[in-house]
Amino acid sequence: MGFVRLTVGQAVVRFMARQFTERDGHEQRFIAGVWGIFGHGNVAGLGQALEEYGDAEALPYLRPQNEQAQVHIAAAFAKHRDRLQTYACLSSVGPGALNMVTGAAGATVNRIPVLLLPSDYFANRAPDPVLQQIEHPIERDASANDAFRPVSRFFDRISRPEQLIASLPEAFRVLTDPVETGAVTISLPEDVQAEAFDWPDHLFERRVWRIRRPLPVAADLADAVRLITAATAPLIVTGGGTIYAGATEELSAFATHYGIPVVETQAGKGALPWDHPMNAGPVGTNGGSAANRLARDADLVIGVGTRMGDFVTASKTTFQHPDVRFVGINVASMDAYKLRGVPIVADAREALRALEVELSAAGYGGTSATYRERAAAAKREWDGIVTDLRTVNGAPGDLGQAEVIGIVNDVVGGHATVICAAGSLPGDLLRLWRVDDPKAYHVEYGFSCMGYEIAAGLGVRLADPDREVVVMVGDGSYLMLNSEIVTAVAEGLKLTIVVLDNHGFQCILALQRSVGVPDFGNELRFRDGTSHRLTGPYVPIDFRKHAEAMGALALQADTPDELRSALAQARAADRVTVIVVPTEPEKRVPGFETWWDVPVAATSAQAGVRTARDAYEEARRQQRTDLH
Ligand SMILES: Cc1ncc(C[n+]2csc(CCOP(=O)(O)OP(=O)(O)O)c2C)c(N)n1
Ligand SMILES: [Mg+2]
Repeated sequence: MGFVRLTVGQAVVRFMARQFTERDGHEQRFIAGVWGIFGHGNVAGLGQALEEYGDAEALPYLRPQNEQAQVHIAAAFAKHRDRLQTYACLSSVGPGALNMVTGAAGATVNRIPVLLLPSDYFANRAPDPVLQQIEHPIERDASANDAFRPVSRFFDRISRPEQLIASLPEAFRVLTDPVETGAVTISLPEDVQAEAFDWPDHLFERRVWRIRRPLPVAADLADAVRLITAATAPLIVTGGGTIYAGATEELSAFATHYGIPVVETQAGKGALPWDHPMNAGPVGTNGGSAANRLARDADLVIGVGTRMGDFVTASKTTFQHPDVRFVGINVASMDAYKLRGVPIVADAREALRALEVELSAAGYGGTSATYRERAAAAKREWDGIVTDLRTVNGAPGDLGQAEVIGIVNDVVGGHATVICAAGSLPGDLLRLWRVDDPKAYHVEYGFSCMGYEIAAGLGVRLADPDREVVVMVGDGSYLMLNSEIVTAVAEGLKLTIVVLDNHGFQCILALQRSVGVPDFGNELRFRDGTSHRLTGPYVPIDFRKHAEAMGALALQADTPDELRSALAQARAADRVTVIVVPTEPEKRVPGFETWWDVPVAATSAQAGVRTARDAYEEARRQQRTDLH
């Protein structure tokens, strides 16, 4: 065995560059590049290493404007690439590192691999307290980076160089395992990063991490077959796992063959095209009438690659059949067992194939003609509701969010990728955006992190340079994190960002009303009640000028025709385009036979709160607290 002398930073760079993933015989580099912002914590360590070895190892360096955003970029890239590839993200110590914590949590919640390399304070402690160090009074070894522990799937702090020899392979095992994946954090003290060590050669050998497709166990399949063949009203809930596993054709074949309607989650939308005969649309709190009615009465629910989050279960009110049972097809047993599920712990594609074989062997002919007709009729009705909601109604300068969604979707089509994360848009997009392709819908709704949207647009564009990318973002999210527009300009990344300006946090305002609270604190108004010539009580923000100042092509669209023409200009443009669309806040899309558990104050002098509390207690009676 030979040895090679490198610093810790150089060893990390060389190692990262030589890791590959393989699934179904296709190989790709796992770490496509490195995003990072430098400071005193990493200029000498990882910074020096990237400068000296980055090009030689074909590991490009990219610079964001904000460390949180770079994690979103990496996560969006990895999601679009079905978790087979991601970026590494590095930061300096203290604030730079902590800026990544929110992004880390988002990746972990959504089960998306991102490698985080925050710098840490001196391991030798000689200069303590170093600039940006939190001097904990009694815990000497506590650092800001301990904040990564609860939001990472793997965490290590390298206080001696040789610890890397065990830590790096373990970090990559976790990153490339679809069950364990999420944010993986290796905290690198600034002095240790620059230290040299004689590394064993084999640490830098090209290594291929196989992304396995675990097969279902026969006894689990048999249990599921018993439930499915006995069910009269079965339903499939498809989540993100179906798309990551590339199981969309199997899902389509399975649902069609057995006449089982499919309902969608945020991460699962796109698994079937919107007009697939078995696609009954979105389910749960942001769901549609067809899916929610079918779900209410289903006696068997087959979850495929879903976490069964509260927006799917409508806080445990979606499924009302008294004897409803669940089959959980999931590579992660935690999810497979949810809601008292009969688990099929396996890759979604393999599980669907195997279940199809077993059901046919059992002579299962699928659901009744009556049930199929009921599902088809519900779908027809829902599709009509969606068409109506998307259709422009009212004065041309009075655009509602639903109409904007319809216009943008009509212009860019069902193959462009639409991106969103927070506000009222995710619910409206789930119900109204029509998708033709599994990669055309990218809404981060596990963490629903304001600020994900524009950053994610860059990530998707990098993952799929030939695809049109449309970011739909509320004015609130835009104001929270828009600076990656500068990065899009610098990197020459072309995307279209549609800013829907309704003067503030309108979804929270609606939520506030629903808990009986008079509107307060959500709209962007002058404190002293000043009225502006153009915007009345609202603080006027010229989003168009703001975007233009960062180098984007910036357009304003007040009417349907202006919006269509702006989208055409964006398509023809050679750079990132921002289209600002003022929208009417009170043109809201209603809920469809569903609920969301948001607590209401149990006592108040305000009558509105007391009324809301009564309604809340009534609604909670529907909650299936027996299902866990
Ligand atoms: C980082 C973060 N902070 C707070 C929230 C809670 N939150 C969800 S949506 C929202 C308002 C979003 O406003 P905007 O983007 O304008 O969308 P709108 O509600 O107007 O559709 C807030 C504050 C969040 N999801 N993420
Ligand atoms: Mg808003």
